[in-house]
Amino acid sequence: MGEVKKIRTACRSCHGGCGVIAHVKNGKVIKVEGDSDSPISHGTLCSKGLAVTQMAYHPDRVTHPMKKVDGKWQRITWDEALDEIATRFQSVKDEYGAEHIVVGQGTGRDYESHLYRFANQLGTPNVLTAGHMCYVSRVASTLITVGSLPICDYRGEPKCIIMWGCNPQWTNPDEYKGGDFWTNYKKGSKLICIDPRKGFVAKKADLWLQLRPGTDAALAMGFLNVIIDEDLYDPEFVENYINGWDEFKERVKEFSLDRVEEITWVDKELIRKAARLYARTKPACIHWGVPTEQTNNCADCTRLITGLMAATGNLDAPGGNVLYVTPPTRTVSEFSRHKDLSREQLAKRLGGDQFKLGGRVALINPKKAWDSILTSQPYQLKAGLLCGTNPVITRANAKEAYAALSKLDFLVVMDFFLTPTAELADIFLPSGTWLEQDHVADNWKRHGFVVARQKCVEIGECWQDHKIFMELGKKMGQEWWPTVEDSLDYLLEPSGLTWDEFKTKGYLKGEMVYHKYKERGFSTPTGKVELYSTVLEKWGYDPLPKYTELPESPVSKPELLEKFPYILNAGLRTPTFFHSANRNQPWLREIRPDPIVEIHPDTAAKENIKEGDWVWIESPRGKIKEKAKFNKGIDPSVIVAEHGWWYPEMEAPGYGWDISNINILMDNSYETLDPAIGSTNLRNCLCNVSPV
Ligand SMILES: Nc1nc2c(c(=O)[nH]1)N[C@H]1C(S)=C(S)[C@@H](COP(=O)(O)OP(=O)(O)OC[C@H]3O[C@@H](n4cnc5c(=O)[nH]c(N)nc54)[C@H](O)[C@@H]3O)O[C@H]1N2
Ligand SMILES: Nc1nc2c(c(=O)[nH]1)N[C@H]1C(S)=C(S)[C@@H](COP(=O)(O)OP(=O)(O)OC[C@H]3O[C@@H](n4cnc5c(=O)[nH]c(N)nc54)[C@H](O)[C@@H]3O)O[C@H]1N2
Ligand code: SF4
Ligand SMILES: [Mo]
Repeated sequence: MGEVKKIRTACRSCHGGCGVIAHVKNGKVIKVEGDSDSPISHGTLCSKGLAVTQMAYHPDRVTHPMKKVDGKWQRITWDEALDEIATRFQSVKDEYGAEHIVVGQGTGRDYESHLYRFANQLGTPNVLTAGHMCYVSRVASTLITVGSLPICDYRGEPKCIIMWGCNPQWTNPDEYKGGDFWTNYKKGSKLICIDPRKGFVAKKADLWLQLRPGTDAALAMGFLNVIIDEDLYDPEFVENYINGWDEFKERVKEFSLDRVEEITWVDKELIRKAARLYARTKPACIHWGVPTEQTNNCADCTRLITGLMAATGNLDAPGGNVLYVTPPTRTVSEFSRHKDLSREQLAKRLGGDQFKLGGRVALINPKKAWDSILTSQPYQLKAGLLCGTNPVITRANAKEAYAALSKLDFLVVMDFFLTPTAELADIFLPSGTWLEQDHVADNWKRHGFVVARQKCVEIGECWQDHKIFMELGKKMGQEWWPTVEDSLDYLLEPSGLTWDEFKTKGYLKGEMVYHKYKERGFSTPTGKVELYSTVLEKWGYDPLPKYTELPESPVSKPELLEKFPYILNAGLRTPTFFHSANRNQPWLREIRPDPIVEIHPDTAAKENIKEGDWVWIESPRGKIKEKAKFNKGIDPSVIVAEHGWWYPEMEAPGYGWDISNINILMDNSYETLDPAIGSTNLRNCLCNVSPV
């Protein structure tokens, strides 16, 4: 029989944060439900959160360390695994130097504090994350512009919302859950949606701007043009708090509304209407999403949209885009001992001198890593440790990623399951899911909260990632605390709480102060909003933002149009899957059994494609297949495809990684990357479609 114990914790089946009550019986989680006291989710949970028991107790889950011997996986003990990794890493370090080891993670994972501390003490500057094209790129670009990431202040009740390339009802990304937007929208705020696809938000919007994918920076120029031309900016803010307003205005003038209409395909009168609505309604906020970052315009686009927030006086204003105050806990950089890396080691960061903004936020671009392995330039990575990431599926030019990871002398992967990436490893370490984890969660976000994620159960021999980094570090002579709880005490120390006290409390919230700049300016070299960036200037980049045409588009590569007449917009998320994860969870897979490519019915007719057909999608780099679904809400020349597909039900070691993997089609060559941050274009290229 056994009693049901209810444990309060926090989900992390996506970027995480939703409050959960886990029901535990006889040492097993039998179900989860939403926690109505959660300040993040107010009792709601999505399909992925609700399905966590199917993930944690999945029959394919690997629950003990393994080593590959003669191409076959063999069970080993934790001691054996950690000893071997420590020995192999140490010998790479002794023979070549610590920079020859790459440490990697995927999207916003909560263990980054421990991962970075491990890498820093190991002595490698080469940390490979998704941050160069997702979120950290927005953080880095706003860091040099306004000192931090400005977040939509739903708590301040904006009267106008621009949903700019974000789909929070499906994605609940970064700081926000779809519910925050929805609650505000229902109170009657005006809504402008900027999205090439007519999704849920576009359908609700007062104005929908259906732009050509990837031209957001040009569209932002259009908005700014109207705002400057019609004196809709906040003269007091502009006068006192913007660096280089006059030079910025000159740059904006180069992008006339006619030119912007031509670039973006959005009718100029609609741009005018939207710019007026945004600038005249106070307060107004911009809720931005990841497509604004996944192009060669990443840093410039972020800086231009920040310029809109600033020019209209909505920066750090209630209901605008604010710089939330985080609760008093240690930040990742304090915790991770960045100082452990000497100047000499820092200077060895792959691409550090090429992508100066990326170098500043301690990450490398994957192309740099693959090149290092495959060409030994500027030196060769020999070993790697990847935690919670599946680059064979999620990084551009997947075939190159596959070749590079296959060539490493020694690879360790930490995951719940064997994936196409994990199959390339020499040692597999079984990580605990969020049900098996204690953590001061959400501490990488800028929404002003940290929440307690409490361990509910232990499963097999799995360890939470934090513990793996700590125990491996100790084997290598690193400085760590005796237990994970002790390390959490250290993270929490500035708050005056211990982990035990914090987990009873549930969460901490930073005390919000608006208009902080009036007292102390912005945290930039000039103390102002640097629309003219003194930092970029110092590094030799254009100090003013602009729109640069996409590297592979009908405009830049007309010669490709005969063979590849369509624009591929790749990376449509679905509510049930998280990137490459969840395809093996029956409740979720049942909802979306196949990879979907959306095609306008007119285009489908032209190409002889029927709804439900398997369709070849081909780019200059390769060919994969997905299943056709008609969508009248996209431009007939745009094809929208899901990413993240492999087939866990297929045979190991490949699990069909190259059948429907959209990233085989995406380009990662240097010409296509953002010059400052190194962002990869994961969203747009030219393609063709045909029935299989
Ligand atoms: N074409 C295209 N490609 C894209 C995108 C796109 O829009 N278009 N989006 C990109 C973006 S924004 C991102 S952030 C990247 C994400 O890229 P990744 O982070 O590499 O992708 P995921 O599939 O989320 O991560 C994969 C693995 O992490 C494991 N995992 C999950 N949680 C944990 C954990 O707590 N511990 C450990 N050890 N393992 C865990 C899962 O089982 C899964 O196998 O993908 C990018 N790829
Ligand atoms: N269920 C689920 N949730 C997720 C993820 C997942 O894989 N599955 N991934 C997580 C991660 S790592 C991230 S980064 C976030 C991303 O989450 P979001 O920021 O919401 O990004 P997307 O869902 O990729 O795209 C948002 C919207 O932008 C539109 N769009 C596509 N291209 C463009 C463009 O060029 N310009 C503009 N303006 N709009 C465009 C899309 O049609 C879509 O409606 O989601 C996170 N949450
Ligand atoms: S939105 Fe994310 S954090 Fe919330 S329940 Fe879903 S997967 Fe979990
Ligand atoms: Mo992401």
